[in-house]
Amino acid sequence: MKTKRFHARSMSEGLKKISAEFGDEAIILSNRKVGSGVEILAAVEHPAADRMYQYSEPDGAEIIRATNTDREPVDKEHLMGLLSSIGPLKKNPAAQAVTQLSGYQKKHAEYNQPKAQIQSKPQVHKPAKPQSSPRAMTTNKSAAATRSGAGESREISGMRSEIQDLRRLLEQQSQELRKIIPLRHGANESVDPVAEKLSQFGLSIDLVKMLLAEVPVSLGNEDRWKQALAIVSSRIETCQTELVRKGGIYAFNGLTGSGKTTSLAKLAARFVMEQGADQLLLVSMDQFRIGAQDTLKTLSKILQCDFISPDDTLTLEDVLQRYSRSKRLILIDTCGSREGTEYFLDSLAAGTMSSKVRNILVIPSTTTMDVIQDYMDRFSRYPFYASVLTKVDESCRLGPALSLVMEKQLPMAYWTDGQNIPEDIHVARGHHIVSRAITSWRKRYEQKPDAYSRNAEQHLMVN
Ligand SMILES: Nc1nc2c(ncn2[C@@H]2O[C@H](COP(=O)(O)OP(=O)(O)OP(=O)(O)O)[C@@H](O)[C@H]2O)c(=O)[nH]1
Ligand SMILES: [Mg+2]
Repeated sequence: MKTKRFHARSMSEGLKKISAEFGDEAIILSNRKVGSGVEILAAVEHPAADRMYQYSEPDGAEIIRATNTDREPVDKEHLMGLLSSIGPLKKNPAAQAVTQLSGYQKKHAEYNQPKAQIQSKPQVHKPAKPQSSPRAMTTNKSAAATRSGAGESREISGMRSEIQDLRRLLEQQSQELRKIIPLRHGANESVDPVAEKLSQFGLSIDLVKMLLAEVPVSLGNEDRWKQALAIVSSRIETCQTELVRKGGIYAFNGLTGSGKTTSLAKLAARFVMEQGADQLLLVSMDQFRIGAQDTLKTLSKILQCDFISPDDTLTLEDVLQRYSRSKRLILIDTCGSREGTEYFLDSLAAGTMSSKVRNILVIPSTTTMDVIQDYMDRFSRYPFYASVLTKVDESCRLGPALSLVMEKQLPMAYWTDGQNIPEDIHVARGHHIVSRAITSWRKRYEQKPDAYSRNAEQHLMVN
């Protein structure tokens, strides 16, 4: 193992120096402020002696350029082998050592730590020692009641009236919901099975209401159900031309861990297999975490395409100005945190190329859609061009995600159902995603029909 102290003006400059000399395997042992700069102690098992690519401009933006002489003709099978070797994208463990530097970075480190580590010191709440015996407590209680009898009864009656108000409100809401959704129908007021099923599937109340209004009651339930799903399939907007074929500049936005980098990697690999590597540029806007760029760097080496990480010396605007004509596809990876998204959007706004960049929203189907809605509202100043629905393989109900894209009229470009690069990504087609959603939901529904039945009415009440 080799260790070395690196001095730099800033942490990011230091990390670049380490990366240039020690490569991606470097581990940060310690760091401290020295004068106006930083000193970082780094170690590496085997210094990267023979690199496949030269890091040009080591003191400026990191550019890995795959020259034409580096490139070999694309051999799909060989490429698939290399891609499968990178497997699910992993965070660089060194990131966690470094991310203790600032409050912001610390926040990231916590995000990336497994839960068990975050909660390494669970707070044990011991039951409070009784101050006195139960008998004494009763005595104390009644004494206290006597002392402040009038005050307490006022408090209790206040609470009682609040509870009654709440109950009235709930009853009112539930009556309104029953009016909206014909949950019960027929002489014996039985539950409308189609309404129930649609809500169990996770569609929003507005959507269920709209669907029920469109499917004639005269049809049998099975036909009403099928017709409702056909309407859902036809109302999911999808991109007419596949993005990879269309080309352009696409930035992947979304919550931390939503699958941005993995989806980008899948599309990059797809593009290289179809059109070769020289027309592709990968850009990482995730400057905040040391390990964040490693995946894209590794990917660019495997795919033999260019990679750039803009910074103060070469801004995003410079990169886009320079490469938007020569590259057919530019894929930009962003950092999922609020700060990371803002950094990216601010960098975009600072230049003149923002209208050329299409923002893709990566929606993990395993998350509650309130969170996604909140993210969309927060960054609404830049409209999203399309969405990628991820982790379909891990989700039991796609209804909420489908409701969101339909209600927001956000076209779906792709959906993903696994960690394999590039296989587990599919061009979005309404009927395809709905039938996949129904198949996986039905599997679980048939396994636990009771649980779903119990939840159905509740779902209608709370949504
Ligand atoms: N099962 C499954 N896992 C996925 C899918 N897409 C991504 N993942 C996994 O989800 C995890 C997070 O994916 P990333 O691509 O790193 O997510 P990200 O949005 O780039 O994360 P940050 O950069 O930290 O914000 C990784 O373990 C991926 O392998 C998918 O479709 N199915
Ligand atoms: Mg990422």
